[in-house]
Amino acid sequence: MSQEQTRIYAHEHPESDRRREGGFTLWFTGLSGSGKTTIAHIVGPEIERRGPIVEYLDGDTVRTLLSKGLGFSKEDRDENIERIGWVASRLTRHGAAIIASAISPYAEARTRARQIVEEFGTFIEVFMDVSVEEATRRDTKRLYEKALLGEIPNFTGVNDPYERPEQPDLRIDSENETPEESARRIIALLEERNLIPATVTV
Ligand code: ADX
Repeated sequence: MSQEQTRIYAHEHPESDRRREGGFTLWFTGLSGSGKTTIAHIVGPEIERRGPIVEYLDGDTVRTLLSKGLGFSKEDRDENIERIGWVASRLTRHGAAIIASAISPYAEARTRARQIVEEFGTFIEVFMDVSVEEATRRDTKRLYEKALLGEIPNFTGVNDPYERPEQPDLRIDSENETPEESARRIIALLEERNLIPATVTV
C-alpha cells in the first residue's frame, strides 16, 4: 500500500459516538446589553453547586481567541456561531454544562447550533428579550451611542438585524425581571428537565 493510501486524514477518522449522559448547552441569545453574560454568571455557579462542571462560551471572549479576526457581517457572525456551536457540542458530549452567550442574531445559525448539540445532549435556548430603547439606555459599553452616531456599522438592533426566536425554551423579560429572578427561572427549568438535581446532595 502506498503512503498516500495509508494516510489517515483527520476528517476521515471515525469519531466515537460514546458520550457521557446528562450534558447540556444553555444557549443565551439577545441584543448586546440584554443581560446574557450577567445571568450566565449567576446561573453557572448554581449549576456547579448541583454537580455538573460548567464551561462558559461568551461571545466577547470567544472573539479574542477562537473567533479572533471575525467581524460582524452575516457571514462572520454565522461562522462565529458555528464555531461556538461546534465546541459546545463537543463539550456536551463529555457531560458538561455549557453556557453559551452570543448575540446570535440569525435564527438559522441558532438552529444549526441546536442540531449539532442535540447529537450529544440537550440544547436549551434562552431568549433575553430587551427592547433596543432599553438596551440603548443601559449602554454599559457605550456602543449604542457610537452606533447611533454612525461610528459602528452593522450594529445589532441599530443598523443590523436581530431575528427574535419564535419558540425559545425560555423567554426572559429582561426589562421587568431582576437578574436574580431570571436566574431562578432558568434553574427551575433545568430542574424540570432533569438536567440538574432539585436538591443538592453534599
Ligand atoms: S454575534 O452576532 O456573532 O453573536 P457576539 O455575541 O459574538 O456577536 O459579539 C457581540 C459583542 O461584540 C457585543 O456585545 C459588542 O460588545 C461587540 N460588538 C462590536 N461590534 C458589534 C456589532 N457591529 N454588532 C454587535 N456587537 C458588536
